[in-house]
Amino acid sequence: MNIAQLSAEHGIAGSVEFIEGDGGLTMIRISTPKANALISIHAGQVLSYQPAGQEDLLFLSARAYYQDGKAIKGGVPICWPWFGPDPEGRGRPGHGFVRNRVWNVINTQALTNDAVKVTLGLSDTSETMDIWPHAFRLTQEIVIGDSLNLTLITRNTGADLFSITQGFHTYFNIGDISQTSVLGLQNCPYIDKIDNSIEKKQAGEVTIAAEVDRIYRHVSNTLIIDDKALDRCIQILSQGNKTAVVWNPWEKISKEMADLEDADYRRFICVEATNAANDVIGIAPGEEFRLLADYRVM
Ligand code: TA6
Repeated sequence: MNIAQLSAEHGIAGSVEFIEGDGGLTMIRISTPKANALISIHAGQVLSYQPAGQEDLLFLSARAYYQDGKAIKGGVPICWPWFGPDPEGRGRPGHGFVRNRVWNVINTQALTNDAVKVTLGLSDTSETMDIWPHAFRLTQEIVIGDSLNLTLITRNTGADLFSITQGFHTYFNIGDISQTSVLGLQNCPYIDKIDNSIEKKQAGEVTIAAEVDRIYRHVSNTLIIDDKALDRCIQILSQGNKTAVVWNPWEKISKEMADLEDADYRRFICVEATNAANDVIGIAPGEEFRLLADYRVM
């Protein structure tokens, strides 16, 4: 559907507008008294969530690609049906294939509490079957209001059980990485991906002064990003996940990544509600699984 058709079918005067965004990609601009947001239909990715009177909660790279076949660097990329590198080592894209596809707009709705809900979806096609041979319906419910509330629902519409890993690969906008810590992971075991995937145990809060790429296991449902430079705490609530990833590329990798500015590593931290590593989700035919994340400034 083009922008005029989407607007006619799903636009809501004053709160849901379909626009041509960067790279000519169709995007949804949400305006509510509580917060504004920008969602790309390509990748089904929230790019901006800005509560009234606050800086954006999400980091979006000024050098992000907005083109077919490329992931948009920033916001909330959806990793599905695998998190990380191709689990079968067959050269399929890292973090799955849905962040490179155009999602369908299923519904938009003004909720009673001044919030707006956008529902996006994707189902199997012959193209997805070639990449991942399973029938599925993937739905993402995005509620923009006091918080940014995301639900990713995977339904198995085929005849055989399938397994997934997945995640909200969320890039949080922070004032300064050296004044930022992540609370709530104390005592959690983690897989240190930059130290031969050795398992370690978190002592105290997570602070970052070098490249960090960790899969935390047995995580609690509440994490907090304490951002002293912006003088705010972001609360992350999640459900459906036993793992969480913390990633910051630090200086060298930030420079090497063409879709990041050299100093961007100072301006974001990824804290990701995931089903990763051995947190693998099996879904029987006709069944569904929900992964939830909720982000708000405390
Ligand atoms: O989630 C952490 C991570 O898997 C890192 O290992 C790093 O490779 C990063 O994601 C890549 O993210 P990107 O959005 O550039 O694909």
